[in-house]
Amino acid sequence: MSTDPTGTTVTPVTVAGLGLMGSALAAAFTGQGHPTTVWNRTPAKCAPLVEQGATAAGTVADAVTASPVVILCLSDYEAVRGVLEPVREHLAGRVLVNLTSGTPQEARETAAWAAEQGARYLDGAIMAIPQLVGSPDGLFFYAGDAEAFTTHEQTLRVLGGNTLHLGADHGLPSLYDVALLGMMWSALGGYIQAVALVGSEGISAQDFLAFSGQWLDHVVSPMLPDLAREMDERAYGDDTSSLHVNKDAIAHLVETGRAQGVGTDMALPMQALIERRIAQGHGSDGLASLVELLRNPSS
Ligand code: FVH
Repeated sequence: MSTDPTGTTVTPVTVAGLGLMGSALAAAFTGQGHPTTVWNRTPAKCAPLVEQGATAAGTVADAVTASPVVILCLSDYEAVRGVLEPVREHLAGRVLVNLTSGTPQEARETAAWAAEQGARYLDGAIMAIPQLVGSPDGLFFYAGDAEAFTTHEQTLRVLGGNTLHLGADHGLPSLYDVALLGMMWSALGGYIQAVALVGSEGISAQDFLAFSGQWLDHVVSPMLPDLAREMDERAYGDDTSSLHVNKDAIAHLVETGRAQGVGTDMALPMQALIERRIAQGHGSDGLASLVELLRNPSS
C-alpha cells in the first residue's frame, strides 16, 4: 500500500484497456494519488497516462501482477477473455473488476471462469460518459464478491461518487445497464421523432428544446412512481388516461406524421402494443398495462 499526499492509504490499481473510458478511469486514479499501472493492446495510448504519473506495463502479465486490484475496460467480453486467458496463472488472489459492457450471461460466465482461476471477481457497469468519471454524480454498478467490494469500495469510489453494489448475482450490473440504456434510446427516439415533426413546419430543435425538457421533467418523469406501483402490483388504473384514449392520441401522431411527410418509425411499435392490449380486452387500463405484453411476448 501507498499513501496519497494527505497521508491516506491508497491501493495500487491496474487499468487494462485505455480506450476513451479506460483512459478516463486511469486518469481518475492517478489524479487521486493511486499508484496506477496501465496496459493497452496499442501501447501508444499509455503515453498520456504516464505523463500523469502512471506506470506503463509492457505485458499483460506485468500489468496484472503490479496491483491487487485489476480493472478491465475493453470493447467486449471476448477481448477480456482473450487478454486474461494467457495470464491465468497470475490471477489467483487478485480482485478483478470488469467494467466492460456486455450481457448478464457474459458476466456470469466470466465470473465462473475467474473463480476457477482463484480470482475474486466484481462485474460492473459504468452509467456515465468518460467526462463524468471521477465526479460525485458518476454512477457505477457492481455485483459479485461482496467482501472484495467492501474492501475496495473507497478505491472504486474514486471513479464515481454514486458507487453501488447490487448483490451477489454478477449479471445484475449488465441487466441494469441495458435496461437503462433501453430507456434512454426510447426517450431520445421519441424526442427525435418530435423534432422531425415540428421541423416539418420549420421549427428548429433549439426552439422546441424548452418544451421538450419541460415535458420530460413535469409530465413524463412524475408518472414513473405510479406506473412502477401498478406494474409491481399488476393492477392497472386509468387515473391518467386509458389505453383507449392513448390509442386515439397515437393515431393522431401517426396520421400527422404521414400528412407532414415525416417518418413515424418511433411511434409505430408503441401504437402496435396499445392496439394489441386493447384487443385483449384491457382498453380501460392505463399505459402501465403494456408491461404484461412484454412479460408474456407470445400473448
Ligand atoms: N465511452 C463511453 O461513453 C461508454 C460509457 C459506458 C461504458 N462503456 C463501455 O466501456 C468499454 C470501453 O469503452 P471505450 O469507450 O473505452 O471504447 P474504445 O475507446 O473503443 O476502447 C476500446 C478498448 O478495448 C481495447 N480492445 C478492443 N479489443 C481488444 C482485444 N481483442 N484485445 C485487447 N484489447 C482490446 C482497445 O485497445 P486498442 O484498440 O486501443 O488497442 C481499447 O483499449 C466498452 O465495453 C463500452 O461499452 C463506455
